[in-house]
Amino acid sequence: MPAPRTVLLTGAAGGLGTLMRGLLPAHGYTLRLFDQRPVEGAPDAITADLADRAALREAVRGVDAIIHLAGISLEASFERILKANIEGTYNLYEAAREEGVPRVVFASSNHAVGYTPRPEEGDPLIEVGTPRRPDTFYGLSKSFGEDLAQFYWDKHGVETVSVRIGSCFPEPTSVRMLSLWMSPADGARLFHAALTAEDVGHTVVYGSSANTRLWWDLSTARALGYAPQDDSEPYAGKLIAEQGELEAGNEAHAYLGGHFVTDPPIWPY
Ligand code: NAI
Ligand code: 15L
Repeated sequence: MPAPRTVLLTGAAGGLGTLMRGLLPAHGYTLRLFDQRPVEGAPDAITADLADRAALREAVRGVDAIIHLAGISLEASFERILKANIEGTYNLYEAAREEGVPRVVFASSNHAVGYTPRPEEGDPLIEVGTPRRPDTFYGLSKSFGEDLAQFYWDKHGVETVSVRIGSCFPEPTSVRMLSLWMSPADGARLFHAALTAEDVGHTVVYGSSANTRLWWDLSTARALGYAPQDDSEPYAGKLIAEQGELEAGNEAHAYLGGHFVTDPPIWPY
């Protein structure tokens, strides 16, 4: 596959989309932007819903690849998740198939495996082959998205890298995030690797920085050429002083998905 240059970024108005709009052009990409909300400072962005199949088809026409971030990014009712994340991601893949887009990078989530017990010190890291154990309807939709990606590769030859993102924010803000944090710069490095690696078929990777307190195995991401440069450890002292260490016996601290297991944040829109 020739190196992709023009990339459709769905979810461009969101938190991660905004960070990637700033960082991906330096990796050589021209971005076409898509979101149901207007994208600040980008009058050419396509404002449309993932339910609008005609708009999606036009949006993907002629791009070399798609980074699919759009969707409900927290917990919501099954009906809302079904429309935005399950049907919406299906619509996106149909548009990619119809227009011959060869590669998708799918924003999966740690919440697809959120009920996996977090490793204690000395336990092996969580591998990508661990059984999926969604912690929410939101996590369930990411699990579906990974299956959809596998199906579109096997059936239609559309390649995908599914990135089970940990927590991609400018800084980690909780003790749990010390294990899951992906710095924005590492996020852009990982998306770049996912866009350019050869012959990915459908590959699942974990998305985080090279954190000292890492819970999961980054080897499938590294095999794509990803070389993370950051580590959350400089934030550890302050966060642990403020919040304390994760506690054994506290259900909200027991699983990879953290508080999504006990009290998930609800999509506010
Ligand atoms: P966000 O909520 O800030 O952004 C999501 C964007 O998708 C919003 O701008 C929203 O308007 C758009 N959107 C929602 N439904 C849509 C629809 N039906 N049609 C068109 N646009 C729609 O979320 P964030 O943090 O930027 O995350 C981006 C993606 O990465 C999401 O898919 C999320 O599930 C995933 N992810 C993010 C993580 C993170 O740490 N930021 C961690 C794991 C996964
Ligand atoms: C996610 O999947 C969410 O989209 C993001 O907002 C964070 O909450 C992240 O997981 C996390 O687990 O920290």
